[in-house]
Amino acid sequence: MEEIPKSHPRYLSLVTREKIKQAMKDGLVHETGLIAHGRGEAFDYLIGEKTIPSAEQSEKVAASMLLCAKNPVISVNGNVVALVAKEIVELGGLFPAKLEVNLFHRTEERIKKIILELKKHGAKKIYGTSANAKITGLDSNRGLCEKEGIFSADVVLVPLEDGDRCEALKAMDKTVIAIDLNPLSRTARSADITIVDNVIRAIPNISEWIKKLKNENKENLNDMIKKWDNNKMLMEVSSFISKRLNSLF
Ligand code: PTJ
Repeated sequence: MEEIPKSHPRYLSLVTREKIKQAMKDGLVHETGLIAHGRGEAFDYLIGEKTIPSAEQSEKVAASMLLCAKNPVISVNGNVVALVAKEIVELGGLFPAKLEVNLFHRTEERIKKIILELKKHGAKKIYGTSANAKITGLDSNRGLCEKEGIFSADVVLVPLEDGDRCEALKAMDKTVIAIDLNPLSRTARSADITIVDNVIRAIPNISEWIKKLKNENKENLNDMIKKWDNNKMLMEVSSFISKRLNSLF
């Protein structure tokens, strides 16, 4: 990795770019993952590169949803493993949830490399290699999944998504929690809970909420979930961005 001086005003952003670049060279991230990252960066800029109040709320409700789930699965792709491999493994171990590698640009080689990377960070069982089931109505390779994993999950956490799968999972009656910096995306608008935050901040934040809410009465958690209005939250994000832009100049 290239050396980036800590004093650089955009240190974190540059280090993150380096991670994605290196992970692409190592065969974990698909080339188009770099483009996806750039789009994410642009939206992160608009929200001020920090967790905004609406995202904090989404993270709290997402944690409640995961704690109430019977068979929760965290879906992992190239960008996620490049940026938050350790944090995803930690999160999965907290409640616990299954981890499944599910790729849009699916190759056996990339799946193996991603699994190896997750194992380096302590993951034991990781789903995604056998592709013995299919997400109904999804023609892309992302439709390939495992019976014991995403196919039979009741709640699926999808950090960094490309839209088609979220709708297909919902059509299968699953609850979808999406992390997407773009509040306008199909994913953001069709998920049950959308977290408009960078995965780098969102995953550790969800873990923190899980720890805080772990002993909370399930009824209280369910109450919070029932009251959740995802559209209202997206409107708040949009209003946050417009206010922020209007106050900048
Ligand atoms: O590893 P694969 O083969 O499964 O491919 C993964 C990518 C990301 C290439 C694929 O899913 C894709 O093309 O995604 P899209 O359609 O570009 O959508 C990615 C979404 O994630 C965009 O809306 C971005 O704004 C958002 N995004 C990018 N980086 C981050 C992010 N959201 C949260 N945190 C990020 N770091």
